[in-house]
Amino acid sequence: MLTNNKNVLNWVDEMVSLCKPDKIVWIDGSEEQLNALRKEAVETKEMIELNQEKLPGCFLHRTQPNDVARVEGRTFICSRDQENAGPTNNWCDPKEMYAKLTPLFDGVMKGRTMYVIPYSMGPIGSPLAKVGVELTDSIYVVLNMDIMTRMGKSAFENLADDSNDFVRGLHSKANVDPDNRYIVHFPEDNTIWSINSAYGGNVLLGKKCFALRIASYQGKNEGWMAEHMLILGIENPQGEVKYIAAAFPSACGKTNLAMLIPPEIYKKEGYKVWTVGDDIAWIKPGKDGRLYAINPENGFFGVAPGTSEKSNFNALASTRTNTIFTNVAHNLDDNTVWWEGLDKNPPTNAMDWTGKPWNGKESDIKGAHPNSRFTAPAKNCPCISPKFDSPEGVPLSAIIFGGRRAKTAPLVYQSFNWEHGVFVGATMASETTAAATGKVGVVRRDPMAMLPFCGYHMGDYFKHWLEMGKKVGDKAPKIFNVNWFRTDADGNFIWPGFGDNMRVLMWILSRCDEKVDAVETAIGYEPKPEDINTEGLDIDSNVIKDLLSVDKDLWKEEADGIEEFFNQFGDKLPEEMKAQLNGLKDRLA
Ligand code: GTP
Ligand code: SPV
Ligand code: MN
Repeated sequence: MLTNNKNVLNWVDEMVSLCKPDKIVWIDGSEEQLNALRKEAVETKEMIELNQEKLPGCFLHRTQPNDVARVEGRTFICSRDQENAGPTNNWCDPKEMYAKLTPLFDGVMKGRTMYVIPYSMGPIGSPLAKVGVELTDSIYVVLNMDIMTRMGKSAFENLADDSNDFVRGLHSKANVDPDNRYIVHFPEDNTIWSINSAYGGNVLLGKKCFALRIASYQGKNEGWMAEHMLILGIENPQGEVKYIAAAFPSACGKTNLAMLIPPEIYKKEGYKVWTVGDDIAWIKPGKDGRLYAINPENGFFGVAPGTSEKSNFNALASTRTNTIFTNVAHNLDDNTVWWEGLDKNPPTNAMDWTGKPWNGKESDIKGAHPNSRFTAPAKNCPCISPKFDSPEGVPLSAIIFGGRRAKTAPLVYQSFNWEHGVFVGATMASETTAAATGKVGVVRRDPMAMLPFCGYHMGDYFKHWLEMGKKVGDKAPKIFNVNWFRTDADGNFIWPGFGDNMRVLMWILSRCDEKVDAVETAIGYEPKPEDINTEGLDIDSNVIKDLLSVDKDLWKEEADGIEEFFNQFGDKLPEEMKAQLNGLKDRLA
């Protein structure tokens, strides 16, 4: 036992009598203990040890083919009052849900070991950090939590012996039965129950379940924000660093933007980019009245396909040691890993992500699953920010929203003010990706990239954003929208993206410093085409003009879509959002 906290001990006892494991192991976080678990996982074939010369400390894991992504349809917010879950979440009465899940958990760990994982979201000792305890029957979960969080005995340092402020996470892979898979949140009980999955966001309960769904609810009550955002710093040649947070939906470019390598024109001047986080930000006003952000995580659970030396050098570099790969292809020639987009040489003697022999030649059979991932320690990242462990976090100059839109949304625009910025975030839309089960490529509204992650009523969430803006007043970060994904008539991306996105970030920072003018349009302020630096890019100024164009007819359709989307929130939709929609319609008329 690693703590004297009675609330923890009583709850663990209670869950032990429910799940009836043969054995209970408290995870202290020591290398000795973790090594024993790695060894056991290799012996039971839960993980494959990769080439320890080329990839020291790295392992491969495969999940069931029916268990490869978050399952939004089976994810629930069980607030006592249905109204508090809102129209965008699945809801069930908590009593009913406990009654339904209790028999599923009853005896589920017979013949298995229960691991008790204490962890901290946020640097230990940070006033913004919070403690969680996850109980699980999966070694894969323990080893991933070790990378993704500050895990082990030290996590309890942040929890007083009489405190009840920890998140209770119960997970069992059970028999990975998709028909009885449930990812359930009880925000009023600080509790998460997850059963019948063994994949990522469904089971690493510190991540989406705690750090977004439960934390967004806590943040609303405690005056802070939990957001699906990357955090990066841009250092200018004088050594000053400005920080930006950006919310894009799953598989829409957060990890890539967070680790971007500046184009030559900026590099030679001495600009640098620092990664603070790639997926989640906890944001709170600091002593000076500005908004400060921490990354509550300690690693990256990143999308593997498309990650290459060219597209995201820093992410790839992060995966060369102590990394767990999930559902990628296994190169049998040298016992390494491969995925689509890594390079142009798929292995010819390999296993695909399902474990079937694969020769890399049939292009219609993929080696890696489109949502295959790497779990890599943040400290591996060559551009990890010196402020990564900073307890107070970093001050935000700008907040960016964005999504995948083939048409409609221009490359970049700035909101008129905070309130309009909240409207821009609230009305974001994006094409769906493989990060969640379901159809890919369908446009859906995804407010602040939080549609699958907001732990309470989305209308109240908009209200909370408005209130946070009022709290920080003129010290609020400026709010922008970007779209890297506009396509031409043949469906090709027009904007080069990746490192070249820095060119857009530079305009954004110039706006924050009031160093550059803008053009006022119906949807917000846009750059003059010549203010996007295209030096060194093979791109015509007409193309930039085109990327910035606002098609009024498309935007009128957009406004109708927004109205329809807003209608579901009824009385909970803040008046300010209605006024913003009317303002947009007037400007388009
Ligand atoms: P989650 O981890 O699911 O939250 O995803 P994410 O938002 O971190 O997305 P990520 O950076 O992993 O990118 C997802 C996919 O988008 C990858 O296949 C990338 O190659 C692609 N992508 C990222 N940035 C760009 C860009 O600027 N342009 C284009 N065309 N594709 C991009
Ligand atoms: C996402 O889907 O936004 C992810 C991956 O970051 S998961 O942890 O599975 O949610
Ligand atoms: Mn994500």
